[in-house]
Amino acid sequence: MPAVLPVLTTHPCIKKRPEPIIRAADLPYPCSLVFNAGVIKYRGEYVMIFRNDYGTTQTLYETENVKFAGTSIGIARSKNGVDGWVFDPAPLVDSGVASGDPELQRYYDPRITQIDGKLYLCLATDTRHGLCGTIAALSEDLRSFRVISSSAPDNRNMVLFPEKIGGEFIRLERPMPIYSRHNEKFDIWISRSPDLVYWGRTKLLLGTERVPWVNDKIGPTASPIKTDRGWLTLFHAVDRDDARGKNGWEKTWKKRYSTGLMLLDPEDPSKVLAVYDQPLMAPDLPVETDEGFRQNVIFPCGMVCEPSGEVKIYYGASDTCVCLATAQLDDLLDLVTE
Ligand code: BMA
Repeated sequence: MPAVLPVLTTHPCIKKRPEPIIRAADLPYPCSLVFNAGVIKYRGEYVMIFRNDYGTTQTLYETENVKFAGTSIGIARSKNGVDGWVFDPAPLVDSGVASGDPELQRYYDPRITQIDGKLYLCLATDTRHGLCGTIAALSEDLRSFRVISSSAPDNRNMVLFPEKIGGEFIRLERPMPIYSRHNEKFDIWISRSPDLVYWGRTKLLLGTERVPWVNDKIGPTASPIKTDRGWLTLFHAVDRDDARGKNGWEKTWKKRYSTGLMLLDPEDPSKVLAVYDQPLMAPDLPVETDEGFRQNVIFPCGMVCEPSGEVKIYYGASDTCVCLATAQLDDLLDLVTE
């Protein structure tokens, strides 16, 4: 990593597995990059829903400018949430296959949440007229989904809380206001809904200025975890250095994605109780800093809290593979409580 970027380190309470848990070669269908995966425990298994960009290789991309042919969303299951992942034979949805909707270009960065026994997806969505966030119901057999609502652009980065609060569904979101927030100073907002269709009472939750190591944007990641001290919530945090050159397949990649931690009020999650003032996780494994499509990117979309108090954090590394980190819930809470 060029010296101009300040060194960011992962907090010692985080234990990263040194090797990815899923790589492109593991998939039973064409895959160039597999990353940004949501995970939940469902019916005795861990269900992972991941993003797959396909249709090129590093060599073709760099030498012949062959771009990705499409993005699909795929599903894998495991008994222990760590290894032995079994992949569905075909993706849940593939942008290379006509959807019948001429506006829709692709879905990506899936988050999966269970609320009152039902499964929901939040999907970043590229359309011909902007970037939207889609909320969809996933069928019990995990084979199909039904779109419930879609946001106005540009607002593609959403995650649902795993239960209603005060009788309402709650989502975190990250609109992208380019006229008023120059240089991608994009922030995290919170909205409520009676039915997942109509969203409102939107409030700023966390501005980038409250995250000391960030000079660019922040955004939601995995569904928050309910604890007796509040909603434990990760967010992605981006710093940018325009002096950076080639850091992956592209000619330049100037951003670094790390992970922050905050605690939200248990009854009113629009109140931030605390923000840990340093990164919880930073890109520092070789697979995160020296390899892959976009180096220095870690992007969690899944977090599972075990009865033992172990928290599993699933994250995309270098937009290339899926990695797993673990921490103890009490250690995480200590970072955001007195
Ligand atoms: C964001 C999203 C993520 C990606 C990240 C880094 O804007 O597109 O899917 O992981 O950039 O490239």
